[in-house]
Amino acid sequence: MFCNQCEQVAQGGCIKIGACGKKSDVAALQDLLVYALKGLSLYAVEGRTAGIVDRKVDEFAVSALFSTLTNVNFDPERFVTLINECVELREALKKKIQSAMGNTEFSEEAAAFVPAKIIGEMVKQGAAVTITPNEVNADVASLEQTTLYGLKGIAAYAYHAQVLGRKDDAVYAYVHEALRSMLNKELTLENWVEIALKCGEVNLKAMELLDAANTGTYGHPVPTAVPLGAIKGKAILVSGHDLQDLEVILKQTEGKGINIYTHGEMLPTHGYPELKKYPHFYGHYGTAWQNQHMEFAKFPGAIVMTTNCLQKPHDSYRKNVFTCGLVGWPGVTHISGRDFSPAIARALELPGFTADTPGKTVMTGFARNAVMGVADKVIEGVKSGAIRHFFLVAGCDGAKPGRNYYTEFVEKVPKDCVVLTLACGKFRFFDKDLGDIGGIPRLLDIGQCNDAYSAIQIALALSKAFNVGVNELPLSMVLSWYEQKAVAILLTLLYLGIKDIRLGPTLPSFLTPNVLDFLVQNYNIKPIKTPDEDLSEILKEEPIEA
Ligand code: SF4
Ligand code: SF3
Repeated sequence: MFCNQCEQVAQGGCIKIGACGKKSDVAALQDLLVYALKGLSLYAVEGRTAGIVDRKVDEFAVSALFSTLTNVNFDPERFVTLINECVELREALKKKIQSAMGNTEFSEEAAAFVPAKIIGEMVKQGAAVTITPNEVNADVASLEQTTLYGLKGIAAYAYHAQVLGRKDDAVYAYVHEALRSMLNKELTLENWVEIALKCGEVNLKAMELLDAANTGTYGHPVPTAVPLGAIKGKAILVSGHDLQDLEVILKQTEGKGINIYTHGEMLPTHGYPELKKYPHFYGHYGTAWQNQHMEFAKFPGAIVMTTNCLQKPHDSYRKNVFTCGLVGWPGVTHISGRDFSPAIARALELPGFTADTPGKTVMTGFARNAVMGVADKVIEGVKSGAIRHFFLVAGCDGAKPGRNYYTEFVEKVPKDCVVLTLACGKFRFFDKDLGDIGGIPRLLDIGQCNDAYSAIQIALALSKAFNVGVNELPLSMVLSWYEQKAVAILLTLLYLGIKDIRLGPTLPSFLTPNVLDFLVQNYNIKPIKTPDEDLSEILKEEPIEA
């Protein structure tokens, strides 16, 4: 086993078992699936030259890649099914292409790969195609890995968009192109720089599709106060990122006396008009994914995991957990076809909250439409000097130490500055009362990691309003990463030419010193230091009020 795709990676790479709980068999099967996808993509790219586009192939590729993202699926059987399906799709596409274009053969072994019949043999096949660090051509390998991980991020966004009916062939075509490129050992460093930046460009498109899918289906989020307490009654907790799963759960629980709570990245869903209209969609419970062992153990109802980040469920609450969509854990009940009745039945068996538990409220729903709605006030605030600076403190949370930086950073941001945030890293500070500047809250929750497009649109709108480039705005990005969606977002920011990004808590281990140097030279990307040092550098040594 070798895996280095996330920030939780053990020194240099996870080699026996993942720090995330991924076992070596699942790691090998994920690698084999990616290998099989490369073979499928050879045909998908070839087919496109003759106008043969198979949407089933495209949607499969995106779902399969998303399944290999950190903390999504840990079930070996599900990967066996996906690998076999991938090869069946490849053979069917090959036939279509051959009947239209004549004989099409590729010399690459992936084009003719036949999966073993027994899972143990498949694991061996996977181990044989695992990409390990390449000392001869380390920089090329580093950019190839960066692209693969960015591609997994694109796949996540494209998957969420496609389930809501939004698809764009440019996204699918790039996914296949990039996968095919990974079989081409002739590509140079320059080629890979181009492919990696293209990954950022295409990710912007995928995020735009998802934004259109979410806002088109559920309306633009509006500022909404979300209770952190609980009310007496049966309960279901919904975690992950998928809005449609949540909507279906809301519909299927109507009139059943069950209240629905969000967990982790589901918090911003409270801001969507078409979701918040359900009277039994109550509040938010818990914080970010890495605290789920403690939080799920205490939750008195059923728990549905719609996407990442799933951790090994403890025995004490395993029976209460249900996975759906691409998520899986061996032995945990998987919901198929969005029929949530097993989770509903479990919620009705469990005690639920036996009394009202009052708590704080937090605000969410400051996505692009809401922020642009008060653009005049914001611009006026900047012009008058009432708002000195904006900080986008955004990205993933995680289990490794060093992430208190983000809590401390936000606490130390001067009172004349506004903090924009998104993704699960916000749980380090989401319930802090930072007050407001002339009616504009100082802490604005834009949404999930899936809403990074919204943050980019806000930055672009500000740059238009002030007639300067994004890099000239009084805006600094202080980002935290964990999984591969963050890699895709980072590539998008680089594609947009955004400089001076601060990244933490550690830099990706798959970046070689030369690749890192390239990023520093061209984008001035830097690792986080201490909140005090970073704040005074950003604010140019201006005195920082407590
Ligand atoms: Fe290790 Fe992260 Fe890979 Fe899990 S996903 S095996 S923690 S690098
Ligand atoms: Fe978080 Fe997993 Fe990345 Fe969605 S839930 S941001 S880590």
